[in-house]
Amino acid sequence: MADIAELARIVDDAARKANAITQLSAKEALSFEDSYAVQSASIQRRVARGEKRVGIKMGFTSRAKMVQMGIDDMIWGRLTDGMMIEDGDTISLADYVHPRVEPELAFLLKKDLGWPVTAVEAMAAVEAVAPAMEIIDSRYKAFKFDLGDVVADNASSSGFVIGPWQSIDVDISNLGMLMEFNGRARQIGSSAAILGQPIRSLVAGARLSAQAGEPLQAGWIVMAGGATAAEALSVGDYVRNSVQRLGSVAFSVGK
Ligand code: 0L1
Ligand code: MG
Repeated sequence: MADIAELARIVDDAARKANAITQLSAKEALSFEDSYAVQSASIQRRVARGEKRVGIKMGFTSRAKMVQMGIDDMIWGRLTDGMMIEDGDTISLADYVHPRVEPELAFLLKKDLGWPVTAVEAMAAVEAVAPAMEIIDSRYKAFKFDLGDVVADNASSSGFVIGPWQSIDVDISNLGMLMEFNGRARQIGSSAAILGQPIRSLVAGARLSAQAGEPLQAGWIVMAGGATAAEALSVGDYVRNSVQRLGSVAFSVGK
């Protein structure tokens, strides 16, 4: 039987010390339930060190990524304030194993959001929406993992940066998104790539967190999922994600 506390210590230490580790599945594949239990226990270790839960991230929000992993649902991870990067800040590459960045949208909730919920009800719980980016940094060697590995490793979530919050009267179903590195376009996409409509990601987030006994709370952030492929980060990068009608968000990468 999987030793949940020990596996949580391994992934948490790897994240904290920016160490690449061998896939947990190399010893024994984790069940879906056990992998989420490891994730939960690793986040509890962060909370015990003083970090505060601030929301969730949604992963595998494109059909292509689900098919690639052989699953038919999204995965999710937990966000803490320790993962938050201020818009315009410089991160240190040394704090990560092999980070990649993906352009996203973020929701800020003004009401608790349980399950079941309709898309209309979910939107009514949203205070604001913002351009955002997620830094994913699988702690596994060579960024290789199976489904249990990646869930245990908090769905690769490592950092997130959020731009100016905007009122939700903008139609977010098909907004152009441009992620630039040092002023050059690196990824171009649309918010429609997030499950066809990012609100679906919010609804799925409400379902998955309620099923885990941690329903979404007022004040929490929901990272909706990547709109394009992720890009590797290097020292000297200035990365900006501009979202049509919502504005832009940026950060730099230092040593
Ligand atoms: O946020 C995501 O969709 C990525 C989930 C984890 C898989 C990966 O690290 O690529
Ligand atoms: Mg993401």
